[in-house]
Amino acid sequence: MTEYTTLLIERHDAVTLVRLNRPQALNALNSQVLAELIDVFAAYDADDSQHCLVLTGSEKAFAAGADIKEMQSQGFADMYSANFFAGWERVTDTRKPWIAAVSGFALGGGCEVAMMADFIIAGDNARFGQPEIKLGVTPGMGGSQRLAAAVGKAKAMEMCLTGRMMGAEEAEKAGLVARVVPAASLVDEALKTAAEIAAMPPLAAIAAKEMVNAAFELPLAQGVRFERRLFHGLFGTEDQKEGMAAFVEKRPGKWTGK
Ligand code: CO8
Repeated sequence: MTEYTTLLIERHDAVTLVRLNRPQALNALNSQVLAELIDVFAAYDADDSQHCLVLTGSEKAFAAGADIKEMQSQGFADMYSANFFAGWERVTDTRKPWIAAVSGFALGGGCEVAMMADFIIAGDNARFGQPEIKLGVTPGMGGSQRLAAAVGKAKAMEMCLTGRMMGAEEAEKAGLVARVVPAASLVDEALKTAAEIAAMPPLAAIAAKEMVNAAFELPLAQGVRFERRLFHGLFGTEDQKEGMAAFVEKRPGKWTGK
């Protein structure tokens, strides 16, 4: 397996566990982290043995934002010509499912990366926020859009305008996270959920992810049509034949991913 300087990678059967590992900077996201994550997510998508991925940080911080020290001296022309951080789209282009397991601070870019995941499982100590306004900027990695989609205008606007942090309990009530678990068992719980997903027929998992994501991009009628076409398409797979036969024969299905 490739060695990274800002990430720790573990394999748990069909689940890849990725830990952000810049403890000296509370996992602040710099260009190196992005380059390594792009590599890890591309490798995960291409690896037929891996069917779910968990991205996590440390107990104190999932990630405390984009690296302020890296951005501090940049001018408009630098940011614009480099299309700074546009590479995150390669992470959101990942076709297979992945979960963010958030403990501690998920601020600015950290909150934005967590929201790029298919869903978030939070430790009870998690704190989400978009404090960029205090630095004279705004969210820049999709935070204003994804936060508004997740929690609605009132809370998203309040958080982006005041930088207020939202705790785990409020985040669950608001729909930002799927589930809150004790911080001490966060990674185990996320791995358990990931293993459940990894045991599903892989093409149906990709299709389910694609269609739920379409709900945030397409008008309802187009989204429903898109869903129906993908549903029809799954009837061309071996796993649909196996899944329905297994149900009728009262046995577990065995998936080929074909
Ligand atoms: N960037 C760089 N270094 C950081 C960051 C960061 N975002 N966050 C923390 N650190 C560093 C600190 O500088 C400190 O380093 P040192 O020991 O060398 O001084 C170390 O991590 C530990 O941090 P603290 O001493 O501050 O720890 P505390 O426990 O006292 O406080 C906080 C923790 C509250 C999380 C605090 O560190 C903090 O407020 N951090 C910054 C949070 C923030 O503002 N995040 C938003 C950043 S901007 C952003 O994410 C924009 C995203 C969009 C970019 C898109 C571009 C296209």
